[in-house]
Amino acid sequence: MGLLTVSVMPDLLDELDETVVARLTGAGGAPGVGIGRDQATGTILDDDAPPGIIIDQPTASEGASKVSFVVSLTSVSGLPVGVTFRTANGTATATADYTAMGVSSTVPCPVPPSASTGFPCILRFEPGDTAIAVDVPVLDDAVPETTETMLLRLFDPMNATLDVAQGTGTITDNDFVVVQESSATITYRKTWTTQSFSGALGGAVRYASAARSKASLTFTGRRIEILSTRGPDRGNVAILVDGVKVATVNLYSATFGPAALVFTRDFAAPGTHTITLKVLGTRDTRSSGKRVDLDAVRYLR
Ligand SMILES: [Ca+2]
Ligand SMILES: [Ca+2]
Ligand SMILES: [Ca+2]
Ligand SMILES: [Ca+2]
Repeated sequence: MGLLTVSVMPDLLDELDETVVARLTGAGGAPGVGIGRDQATGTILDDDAPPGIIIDQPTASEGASKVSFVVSLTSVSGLPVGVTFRTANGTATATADYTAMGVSSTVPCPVPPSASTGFPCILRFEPGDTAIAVDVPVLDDAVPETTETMLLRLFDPMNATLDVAQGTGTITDNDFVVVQESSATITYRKTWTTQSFSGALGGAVRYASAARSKASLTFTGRRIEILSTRGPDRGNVAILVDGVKVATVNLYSATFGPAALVFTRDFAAPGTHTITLKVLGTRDTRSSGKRVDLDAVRYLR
Protein backbone atom coordinates (compact mmCIF):
# COMPACT_ATOMS: atom_id res chain seq x y z
CA MET A 1 0.00 0.00 0.00
CA GLY A 2 1.39 3.36 -1.00
CA LEU A 3 0.54 6.87 0.11
CA LEU A 4 0.03 9.61 -2.42
CA THR A 5 0.57 13.10 -1.08
CA VAL A 6 -0.57 16.24 -2.91
CA SER A 7 0.83 19.38 -1.37
CA VAL A 8 -1.57 22.27 -0.75
CA MET A 9 -0.57 25.86 -1.37
CA PRO A 10 -1.69 28.08 1.50
CA ASP A 11 -3.15 31.47 0.63
CA LEU A 12 -4.86 34.28 2.52
CA LEU A 13 -8.05 34.30 0.47
CA ASP A 14 -11.35 33.42 1.96
CA GLU A 15 -12.72 30.89 -0.52
CA LEU A 16 -14.93 27.88 -0.84
CA ASP A 17 -13.51 24.47 0.13
CA GLU A 18 -11.79 23.08 -2.97
CA THR A 19 -11.27 19.59 -4.28
CA VAL A 20 -8.32 17.88 -5.91
CA VAL A 21 -8.64 14.59 -7.83
CA ALA A 22 -5.87 11.97 -8.01
CA ARG A 23 -6.27 9.31 -10.73
CA LEU A 24 -4.06 6.22 -11.08
CA THR A 25 -3.31 4.98 -14.61
CA GLY A 26 -1.09 2.42 -16.34
CA ALA A 27 -1.13 -0.31 -13.71
CA GLY A 28 -3.54 -2.67 -15.50
CA GLY A 29 -1.05 -4.59 -17.73
CA ALA A 30 0.30 -7.28 -15.46
CA PRO A 31 -1.82 -10.35 -14.86
CA GLY A 32 -3.40 -10.41 -11.49
CA VAL A 33 -2.71 -6.77 -10.83
CA GLY A 34 -5.70 -4.51 -10.98
CA ILE A 35 -6.83 -1.29 -9.55
CA GLY A 36 -10.04 -1.76 -7.70
CA ARG A 37 -10.48 1.95 -7.30
CA ASP A 38 -8.41 4.16 -9.58
CA GLN A 39 -9.58 7.61 -8.48
CA ALA A 40 -9.67 9.50 -5.19
CA THR A 41 -10.90 12.97 -4.37
CA GLY A 42 -9.21 15.09 -1.73
CA THR A 43 -10.94 18.13 -0.21
CA ILE A 44 -8.94 21.21 0.72
CA LEU A 45 -10.67 22.97 3.57
CA ASP A 46 -10.36 26.75 3.41
CA ASP A 47 -8.75 28.11 6.56
CA ASP A 48 -9.16 31.86 5.95
CA ALA A 49 -11.72 33.94 7.79
CA PRO A 50 -14.16 36.00 5.73
CA PRO A 51 -13.28 39.69 5.40
CA GLY A 52 -14.86 42.40 7.52
CA ILE A 53 -16.98 45.12 5.94
CA ILE A 54 -16.36 48.68 7.15
CA ILE A 55 -17.71 52.10 6.16
CA ASP A 56 -16.13 55.54 6.54
CA GLN A 57 -17.58 58.76 8.04
CA PRO A 58 -17.43 61.39 5.29
CA THR A 59 -18.06 65.15 5.35
CA ALA A 60 -19.29 67.14 2.36
CA SER A 61 -20.50 70.64 1.63
CA GLU A 62 -24.11 71.01 0.56
CA GLY A 63 -22.67 72.58 -2.60
CA ALA A 64 -20.72 69.40 -3.46
CA SER A 65 -24.09 67.82 -4.46
CA LYS A 66 -23.20 64.45 -2.90
CA VAL A 67 -21.80 62.84 0.19
CA SER A 68 -19.59 59.95 -0.83
CA PHE A 69 -19.31 56.98 1.53
CA VAL A 70 -16.63 54.35 0.94
CA VAL A 71 -17.52 50.78 1.89
CA SER A 72 -14.38 48.63 2.22
CA LEU A 73 -13.32 45.07 2.92
CA THR A 74 -10.65 44.55 5.56
CA SER A 75 -8.98 41.94 3.31
CA VAL A 76 -9.20 40.70 -0.26
CA SER A 77 -11.65 37.84 -0.65
CA GLY A 78 -11.67 35.02 -3.17
CA LEU A 79 -15.46 34.95 -2.96
CA PRO A 80 -18.04 37.50 -4.01
CA VAL A 81 -19.07 39.64 -1.04
CA GLY A 82 -22.39 41.39 -0.71
CA VAL A 83 -24.05 43.73 1.73
CA THR A 84 -27.40 45.51 1.75
CA PHE A 85 -27.57 49.24 2.48
CA ARG A 86 -30.09 51.96 3.12
CA THR A 87 -30.01 55.60 4.13
CA ALA A 88 -31.53 57.02 7.33
CA ASN A 89 -32.07 60.49 8.73
CA GLY A 90 -29.70 61.89 11.30
CA THR A 91 -30.41 65.57 11.86
CA ALA A 92 -30.78 65.95 8.08
CA THR A 93 -34.10 65.06 6.46
CA ALA A 94 -34.55 62.89 3.37
CA THR A 95 -36.00 64.78 0.38
CA ALA A 96 -35.33 68.19 1.99
CA ASP A 97 -31.58 67.69 2.47
CA TYR A 98 -30.55 64.50 0.64
CA THR A 99 -32.03 61.73 -1.51
CA ALA A 100 -32.93 58.52 0.29
CA MET A 101 -31.75 55.12 -1.02
CA GLY A 102 -32.92 51.63 -0.30
CA VAL A 103 -35.70 52.60 2.09
CA SER A 104 -38.55 51.26 -0.07
CA SER A 105 -39.16 49.64 -3.44
CA THR A 106 -40.24 53.01 -4.86
CA VAL A 107 -36.83 54.58 -4.17
CA PRO A 108 -34.32 53.57 -6.83
CA CYS A 109 -30.87 52.39 -5.94
CA PRO A 110 -27.87 54.00 -7.59
CA VAL A 111 -26.76 52.54 -10.89
CA PRO A 112 -23.97 49.95 -11.20
CA PRO A 113 -21.13 49.51 -10.66
CA SER A 114 -21.57 50.99 -7.20
CA ALA A 115 -24.74 49.07 -6.48
CA SER A 116 -27.74 47.26 -7.83
CA THR A 117 -30.68 49.14 -9.33
CA GLY A 118 -33.34 46.98 -7.69
CA PHE A 119 -34.64 46.77 -4.16
CA PRO A 120 -33.17 46.33 -1.65
CA CYS A 121 -29.95 48.15 -2.54
CA ILE A 122 -27.12 45.62 -2.55
CA LEU A 123 -23.43 46.36 -2.89
CA ARG A 124 -21.57 43.53 -4.57
CA PHE A 125 -17.80 43.11 -4.34
CA GLU A 126 -16.38 40.81 -6.99
CA PRO A 127 -13.44 38.62 -5.87
CA GLY A 128 -10.48 40.98 -5.55
CA ASP A 129 -12.54 44.17 -5.01
CA THR A 130 -11.79 45.97 -1.75
CA ALA A 131 -13.68 49.29 -1.87
CA ILE A 132 -16.86 50.68 -3.41
CA ALA A 133 -18.12 54.27 -3.17
CA VAL A 134 -21.79 54.95 -2.49
CA ASP A 135 -22.72 58.51 -3.47
CA VAL A 136 -25.77 59.91 -1.70
CA PRO A 137 -27.16 62.94 -3.57
CA VAL A 138 -27.28 66.11 -1.45
CA LEU A 139 -29.76 68.86 -2.24
CA ASP A 140 -28.21 72.30 -2.56
CA ASP A 141 -30.89 74.76 -1.48
CA ALA A 142 -30.55 78.49 -0.70
CA VAL A 143 -31.56 78.17 2.96
CA PRO A 144 -29.01 78.89 5.74
CA GLU A 145 -28.86 75.76 7.91
CA THR A 146 -26.81 74.26 10.67
CA THR A 147 -24.39 71.40 9.94
CA GLU A 148 -26.51 68.25 9.61
CA THR A 149 -25.98 64.49 9.45
CA MET A 150 -27.45 61.52 7.57
CA LEU A 151 -26.66 57.83 7.95
CA LEU A 152 -25.77 54.97 5.62
CA ARG A 153 -26.63 51.68 7.29
CA LEU A 154 -25.28 48.26 6.23
CA PHE A 155 -26.91 44.92 6.98
CA ASP A 156 -27.24 41.30 5.77
CA PRO A 157 -23.56 40.69 4.87
CA MET A 158 -22.81 37.78 2.53
CA ASN A 159 -19.44 35.98 2.77
CA ALA A 160 -18.24 38.66 5.21
CA THR A 161 -18.69 39.99 8.73
CA LEU A 162 -20.07 43.45 9.44
CA ASP A 163 -17.32 45.27 11.35
CA VAL A 164 -18.58 48.87 10.99
CA ALA A 165 -22.28 48.79 10.16
CA GLN A 166 -23.08 52.51 10.00
CA GLY A 167 -21.52 55.57 8.39
CA THR A 168 -22.45 59.09 9.42
CA GLY A 169 -22.33 61.63 6.60
CA THR A 170 -21.86 65.22 7.75
CA ILE A 171 -23.33 67.90 5.48
CA THR A 172 -21.99 71.42 5.98
CA ASP A 173 -24.09 74.26 4.63
CA ASN A 174 -23.01 76.80 2.02
CA ASP A 175 -25.72 79.43 2.50
CA PHE A 176 -24.82 82.59 4.41
CA VAL A 177 -26.96 84.39 6.93
CA VAL A 178 -26.61 87.98 5.73
CA VAL A 179 -26.78 90.72 8.37
CA GLN A 180 -27.11 94.14 6.76
CA GLU A 181 -25.63 97.26 8.32
CA SER A 182 -29.18 98.38 9.19
CA SER A 183 -29.89 95.29 11.34
CA ALA A 184 -30.86 95.91 14.96
CA THR A 185 -28.60 92.98 15.91
CA ILE A 186 -25.53 95.13 15.16
CA THR A 187 -24.42 97.32 18.06
CA TYR A 188 -22.82 100.64 17.06
CA ARG A 189 -20.64 102.84 19.24
CA LYS A 190 -20.07 106.52 18.41
CA THR A 191 -21.54 108.05 15.28
CA TRP A 192 -22.13 105.99 12.16
CA THR A 193 -23.93 107.47 9.14
CA THR A 194 -26.06 105.62 6.62
CA GLN A 195 -25.34 106.16 2.93
CA SER A 196 -26.99 104.61 -0.11
CA PHE A 197 -25.06 103.94 -3.30
CA SER A 198 -25.27 101.44 -6.10
CA GLY A 199 -23.01 98.46 -5.74
CA ALA A 200 -23.38 98.25 -1.97
CA LEU A 201 -24.89 94.97 -0.79
CA GLY A 202 -28.55 95.80 -0.21
CA GLY A 203 -27.91 99.26 -1.63
CA ALA A 204 -26.50 100.93 1.52
CA VAL A 205 -23.68 101.05 4.10
CA ARG A 206 -23.00 102.74 7.43
CA TYR A 207 -19.71 104.54 7.81
CA ALA A 208 -17.57 106.27 10.43
CA SER A 209 -14.16 107.97 10.40
CA ALA A 210 -13.55 108.84 14.06
CA ALA A 211 -11.13 106.64 16.01
CA ARG A 212 -12.74 104.06 18.32
CA SER A 213 -16.04 104.05 16.46
CA LYS A 214 -17.20 100.44 16.71
CA ALA A 215 -19.72 98.06 15.18
CA SER A 216 -20.27 94.62 16.76
CA LEU A 217 -22.32 91.53 15.98
CA THR A 218 -22.75 88.41 18.11
CA PHE A 219 -23.56 85.35 16.02
CA THR A 220 -23.52 81.54 16.23
CA GLY A 221 -21.72 79.94 13.31
CA ARG A 222 -18.53 78.43 11.92
CA ARG A 223 -17.45 81.06 9.38
CA ILE A 224 -17.72 84.85 9.40
CA GLU A 225 -17.18 87.34 6.58
CA ILE A 226 -17.17 91.16 6.56
CA LEU A 227 -18.13 93.20 3.53
CA SER A 228 -16.96 96.81 3.34
CA THR A 229 -15.99 99.33 0.69
CA ARG A 230 -12.49 99.94 -0.67
CA GLY A 231 -11.64 103.32 -2.16
CA PRO A 232 -9.28 106.31 -2.44
CA ASP A 233 -10.53 107.88 0.83
CA ARG A 234 -10.91 104.77 2.99
CA GLY A 235 -8.90 104.24 6.19
CA ASN A 236 -7.74 101.42 8.47
CA VAL A 237 -9.98 99.21 10.58
CA ALA A 238 -9.13 96.70 13.30
CA ILE A 239 -11.10 93.44 13.42
CA LEU A 240 -11.69 91.87 16.83
CA VAL A 241 -13.00 88.36 17.47
CA ASP A 242 -14.39 87.89 20.97
CA GLY A 243 -12.66 91.09 22.06
CA VAL A 244 -9.23 90.10 20.73
CA LYS A 245 -7.74 91.98 17.79
CA VAL A 246 -7.03 89.51 15.02
CA ALA A 247 -6.39 91.75 12.01
CA THR A 248 -5.89 95.28 10.75
CA VAL A 249 -7.38 95.91 7.33
CA ASN A 250 -6.25 98.75 5.06
CA LEU A 251 -9.32 99.73 3.04
CA TYR A 252 -7.44 102.10 0.73
CA SER A 253 -7.68 101.39 -2.98
CA ALA A 254 -6.94 103.69 -5.91
CA THR A 255 -10.25 102.63 -7.41
CA PHE A 256 -13.68 102.49 -5.76
CA GLY A 257 -14.69 98.92 -4.84
CA PRO A 258 -18.09 98.40 -3.22
CA ALA A 259 -19.23 95.16 -1.52
CA ALA A 260 -15.61 94.16 -0.97
CA LEU A 261 -14.90 91.03 1.06
CA VAL A 262 -12.30 92.39 3.49
CA PHE A 263 -12.18 89.77 6.28
CA THR A 264 -12.99 86.07 6.68
CA ARG A 265 -12.46 83.68 9.55
CA ASP A 266 -13.26 79.99 9.95
CA PHE A 267 -13.83 78.36 13.31
CA ALA A 268 -13.09 74.69 13.98
CA ALA A 269 -16.68 74.12 15.08
CA PRO A 270 -19.87 76.17 15.14
CA GLY A 271 -19.93 78.45 18.18
CA THR A 272 -21.11 81.79 19.49
CA HIS A 273 -18.69 84.64 18.80
CA THR A 274 -18.65 88.43 18.68
CA ILE A 275 -17.06 90.17 15.72
CA THR A 276 -16.17 93.86 16.03
CA LEU A 277 -15.01 96.48 13.55
CA LYS A 278 -13.03 99.22 15.31
CA VAL A 279 -12.24 102.34 13.29
CA LEU A 280 -8.57 103.19 13.91
CA GLY A 281 -8.58 106.81 12.69
CA THR A 282 -5.46 106.06 10.68
CA ARG A 283 -4.92 105.70 6.94
CA ASP A 284 -2.63 104.56 4.18
CA THR A 285 -0.36 107.48 3.10
CA ARG A 286 -2.01 107.39 -0.32
CA SER A 287 -5.53 107.71 1.13
CA SER A 288 -7.33 111.04 1.32
CA GLY A 289 -9.48 109.94 4.28
CA LYS A 290 -10.00 107.60 7.22
CA ARG A 291 -13.52 106.45 6.46
CA VAL A 292 -14.55 102.86 7.27
CA ASP A 293 -17.76 101.36 5.83
CA LEU A 294 -19.79 98.46 7.18
CA ASP A 295 -21.77 97.06 4.27
CA ALA A 296 -22.80 93.67 5.70
CA VAL A 297 -21.62 90.84 7.93
CA ARG A 298 -22.47 87.31 6.86
CA TYR A 299 -21.87 83.93 8.43
CA LEU A 300 -22.35 80.22 7.88
CA ARG A 301 -24.18 78.45 10.65
CA1 LIG B 1 -29.87 71.36 3.40
CA1 LIG C 1 -27.05 75.88 -0.61
CA1 LIG D 1 -28.66 75.17 2.70
CA1 LIG E 1 -25.34 96.78 2.97
